[in-house]
Amino acid sequence: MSISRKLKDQLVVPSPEQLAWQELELGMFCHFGINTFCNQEWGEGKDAPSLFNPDRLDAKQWVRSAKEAGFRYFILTAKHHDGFCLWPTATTDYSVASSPWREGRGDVVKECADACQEEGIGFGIYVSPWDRHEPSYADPQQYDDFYCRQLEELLSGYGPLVEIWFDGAGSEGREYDWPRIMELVKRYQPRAMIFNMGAPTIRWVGNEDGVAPYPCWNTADSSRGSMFSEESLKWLPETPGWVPAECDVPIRKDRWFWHPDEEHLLLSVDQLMEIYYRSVGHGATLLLNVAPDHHGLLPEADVRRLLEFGTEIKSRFGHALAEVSGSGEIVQLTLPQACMIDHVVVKEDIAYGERVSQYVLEAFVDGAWLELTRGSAIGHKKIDAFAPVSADNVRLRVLKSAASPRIKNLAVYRCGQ
Ligand code: FUL
Repeated sequence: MSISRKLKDQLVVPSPEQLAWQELELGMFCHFGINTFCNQEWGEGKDAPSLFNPDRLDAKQWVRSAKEAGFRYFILTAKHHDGFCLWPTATTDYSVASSPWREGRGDVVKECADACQEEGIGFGIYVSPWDRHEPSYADPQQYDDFYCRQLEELLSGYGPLVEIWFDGAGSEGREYDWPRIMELVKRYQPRAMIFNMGAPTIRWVGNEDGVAPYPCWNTADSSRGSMFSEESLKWLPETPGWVPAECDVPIRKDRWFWHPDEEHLLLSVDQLMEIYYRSVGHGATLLLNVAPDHHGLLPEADVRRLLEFGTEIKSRFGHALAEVSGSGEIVQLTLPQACMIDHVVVKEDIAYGERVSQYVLEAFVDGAWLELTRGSAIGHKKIDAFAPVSADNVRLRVLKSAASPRIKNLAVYRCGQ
């Protein structure tokens, strides 16, 4: 057995599915449901299904917008806390089947699944465990049966899912039958990421601002102790050692669902870029919520902002001036000629674990190595920004690591920020 193989075995490493999921980097969250028609964030489960009547619902518009902006997966709230189901479930009549929309024959989950397949992006579902409509909720065992039947419909009827989003809100102090729920996910969707509860394969970052604290390590051990992850104390023992973070945030400040006349709450491109630097730039994944309106369309202003955000990411990071991969304590990048740079993006080859725990970035300026910045975690990705310098060589010097560093990519950019 080679030395590197031995070292790899000692470190916690991601599963192939986690590895692929971390590469996605950008996901679009989509909160849509009975709340959309009631100007509210948390319905009590008492709003009549007759209120659900989008006159122009177009899931292709939602998914196309996500794709055009560079997002690589899409998650729909199949059921939020109010219990209203966006698919024609056999478990309750509190669903689209009891609504006037498409004369009760519509299925929002299917339209989204199909649109994602057409556009070639991943599809995931959010299914709230907390259910404020379902009478059996009062009886934990009965409700577990109900919830598992709902999950079974969703896990088996809509093709491959990239992620199942389990929201802890409203469930404080409540125990669900997680071993049974996990077994269902494993049976029907063995490749899907499990968000946050049960035996999660990805974790909540601990806030709804879309930002990861730095350093944001990938291992369960480092997140368990963190002030942000009380939920992690309840994870099942089957939770893998590698549990990367997902950062969720709505594009309209603090609003997950659409409400009339709130365009002024849209985050600016600068704010979104700040979020990007502090989520993707800290090695986590960003899940940005954009909510369809009561017509069933993403509002024009929100789409415009989303696309501006995508364009800004591409204009800053779409074209590296130079890049290299390498291993060992020093990875050096020689530029074809001296040029102005202001960003370095480094990726570890995390298939071999998270090895680097302290590093410094340096540029060769006027015949000497100049320190640009230093940090601790790199993981899937670290974006470092600094005042522009003209350099013909840049190097990453690893000061501390758990095993010999493996750098998948070190790239330099001139973003002009
Ligand atoms: C929270 C929920 O209570 C919000 O309504 C929203 O769904 C957000 C993503 O998660 O816990």
